[in-house]
Amino acid sequence: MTSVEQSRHLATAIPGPRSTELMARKVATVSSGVATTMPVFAARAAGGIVEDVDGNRFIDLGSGIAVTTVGNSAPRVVAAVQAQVEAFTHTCFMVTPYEGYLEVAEHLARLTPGDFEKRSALFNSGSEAVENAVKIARKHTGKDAVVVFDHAYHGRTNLTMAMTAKNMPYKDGFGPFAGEVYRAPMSYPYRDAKDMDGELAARRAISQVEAQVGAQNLAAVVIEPVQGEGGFIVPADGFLSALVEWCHANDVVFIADEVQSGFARTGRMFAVEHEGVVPDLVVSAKGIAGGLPLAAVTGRAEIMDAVHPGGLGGTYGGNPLACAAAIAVIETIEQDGLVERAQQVERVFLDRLHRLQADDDRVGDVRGRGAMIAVELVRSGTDEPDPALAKAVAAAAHAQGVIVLTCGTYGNVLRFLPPLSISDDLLTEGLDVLVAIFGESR
Ligand code: PLZ
Repeated sequence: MTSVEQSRHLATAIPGPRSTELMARKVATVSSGVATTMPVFAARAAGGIVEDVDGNRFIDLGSGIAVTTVGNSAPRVVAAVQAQVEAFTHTCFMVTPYEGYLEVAEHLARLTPGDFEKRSALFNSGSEAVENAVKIARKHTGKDAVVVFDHAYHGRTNLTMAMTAKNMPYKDGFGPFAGEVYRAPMSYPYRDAKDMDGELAARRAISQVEAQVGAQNLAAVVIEPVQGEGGFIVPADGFLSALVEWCHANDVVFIADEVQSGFARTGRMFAVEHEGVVPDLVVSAKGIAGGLPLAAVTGRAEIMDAVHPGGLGGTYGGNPLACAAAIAVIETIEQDGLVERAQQVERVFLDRLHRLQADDDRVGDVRGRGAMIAVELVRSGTDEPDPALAKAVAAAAHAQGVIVLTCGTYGNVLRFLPPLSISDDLLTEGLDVLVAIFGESR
């Protein structure tokens, strides 16, 4: 099925000669503002492997930042996109609409939480969809303010930079930022006081919002149900549900940014389902279309339809190739049982990483859900973040043929986001490499 051999293989030193050559061309042609995690250039990828231009094969624990959930060049996606590219590549949905867009919206209405009438609008990137969710909430409520959380990541456009918490590298020197964005304290079980449960953390956030913003000015609360770039922070039980309840009592739209956590990634189709939370609007992107650029806002019909005709759109939003890919992704998730597969991946990771934590007190926290798992690294015997260790472990893994990413406000989190098409053998081998690196670095 997959054309790329499913084994880790080092053909050259990392990076090899061909990648080194390409990297020199990158420096000469691409803005230095666009940095790369890996020093190698991709040639092919499938299953759980990325092969580079020198023939090195890497175990993929990153999925291109949580995008290729069904695997790279997944067979159904390839076939659907090939058929669509031959039929037509673009008409612009706002000019001559097509059925694929409707099919994606119908699937989204069925798959997102909530037993009510829904509508969707499609866009190109997570950032663009988050911006549009805020536009829709403002139009619906007639209010301006937006509340986001500590450690949040929502994108790199002007409004979403304002919504993103971390300065470096996302915001530094790029202001002035959009106004009427307010930040509330997040529930962060590893770093909160031990008696801070979900409800208390929600009360802390809500009382700050009431004092500093006022519900009468607030259009939307936007939150990642499991924070991504901020460090794979899973809020304490009860935090999200208390926030939704408060939003509904105060005519505030509750928006779940499921760009990273959605589409089977956490062992549910959407991460809010772990808590039985039903958002008013859900933002999807990344895993929805197997690597083709597609994003969506889906939610209550009365909110989505509050916008005047022509108020939402864009040249490429819901591009036919991306819609064809999304339909194939959804079929793959459902027919191949990938939600359950994410739950198995969680067990493999947590078992191994908890054992690592028991042996190594620099592993301060092991957390996450499904195939969205992380370890937060600290200086021995403290809870002081150790970003240098995270960076060193990631670099050593890259040199040994394993793609891992870091994240976190303090840069001290190693995160694991494998494609769900990866085999248990490759997962275990990737974990073996990492555990050995921890051992050698002690
Ligand atoms: N919301 C929760 O995770 C994108 C960003 C990588 P775009 N995360 C990866 C980087 O350094 O740019 C993301 C996300 C959440 C929104 C976004 C933004 O999605 O498709 O990158 O615009």
